[in-house]
Amino acid sequence: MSDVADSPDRPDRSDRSGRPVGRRVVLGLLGLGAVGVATGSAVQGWFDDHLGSAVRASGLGSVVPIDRWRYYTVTGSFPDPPRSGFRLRVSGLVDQPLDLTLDELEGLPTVQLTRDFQCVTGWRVPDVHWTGVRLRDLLDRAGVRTEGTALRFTSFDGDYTESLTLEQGLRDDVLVAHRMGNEPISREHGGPVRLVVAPMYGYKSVKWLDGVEVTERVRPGYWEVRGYDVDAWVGRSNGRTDPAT
Ligand SMILES: Nc1nc2c(c(=O)[nH]1)N[C@H]1C(S)=C(S)[C@@H](COP(=O)(O)O)O[C@H]1N2
Ligand SMILES: [Mo]
Repeated sequence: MSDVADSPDRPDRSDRSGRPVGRRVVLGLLGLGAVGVATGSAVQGWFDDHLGSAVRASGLGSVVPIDRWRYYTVTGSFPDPPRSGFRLRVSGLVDQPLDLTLDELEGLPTVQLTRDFQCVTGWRVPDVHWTGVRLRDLLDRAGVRTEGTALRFTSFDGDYTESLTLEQGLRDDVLVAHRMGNEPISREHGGPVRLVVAPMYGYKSVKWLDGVEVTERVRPGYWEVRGYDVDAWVGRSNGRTDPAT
C-alpha cells in the first residue's frame, strides 16, 4: 500500500520485540535482498500485500517480528493539533450540531476496548487498549435525522477522510478514542483524538480526527477513492479491488 511512501518506518514503545527489524531485513530473509535494495514504496507495498501473508502462513511470522506499529501519514508530516484550541465537530444531518473541546469530550462517559490493530498491508499489533467515547453516544447527543444514512470523517491534517455507513458507525466497537495504552494518544498515533473502527482495517481509523459529518450516502474516503474497499472488515475484505497504483 503506498501509504508507506511518506511514513517514517520505526518502532515505538509498543514494539513488543524491541528489535527494529524492517522490511528490508525480512526481504533478505526471504532471499529477495536485491528487491530490498531497489526498495521503493511500490515494492514495499507489494511485499506487504503479497508476501506478508505468506510469511505468516509459513509460520515464519513467529520468528519474524512483523507485529509492530508503523506510523502513517498521507501528508508527509505529523500534525500537532493544539490541545487548547482543539474542537471535534459533529455536523451534517443532525438536529443539534456538536462542537466539543477536548475537556468536554474527555468528560463524556468513556468505554474501553482492547483489540488487535491490523493494517491492510499486513502488519498487525495485538491487543491494543483504547479509551474513548462511543461514536454512537456522540451521534445520539447530536440526534441523527432520518435522511442521514452514512458518516464522513475528516482529519485535522486537511487531507485524510473516511466513511462508514450509519449502521457501522453505531456499533459498540467504534470509538472516538483519546487514550491508547492508558496514555493520551501520541501525536504520531493521531492524538489528541482518533477514530477507532476496531472490526475494520486500520485505514478506517482516522488519525487527528476533527470532524464527523452525517451524510445522505457514503462518500468514499482517501484510500477508497484509490481502490480500497469501502467495507473494510478484517478478514472479509481483501482491502484492495485494483492493482497497486
Ligand atoms: N489522518 C490519517 N489517518 C490515518 C492514516 C493517515 O495516513 N492519515 N493512515 C491510516 C492507516 S492506512 C493505518 S494502517 C493507520 C495507522 O495508524 P498508526 O499510524 O497509528 O500506526 O492509520 C490510519 N489513519
Ligand atoms: Mo493501513
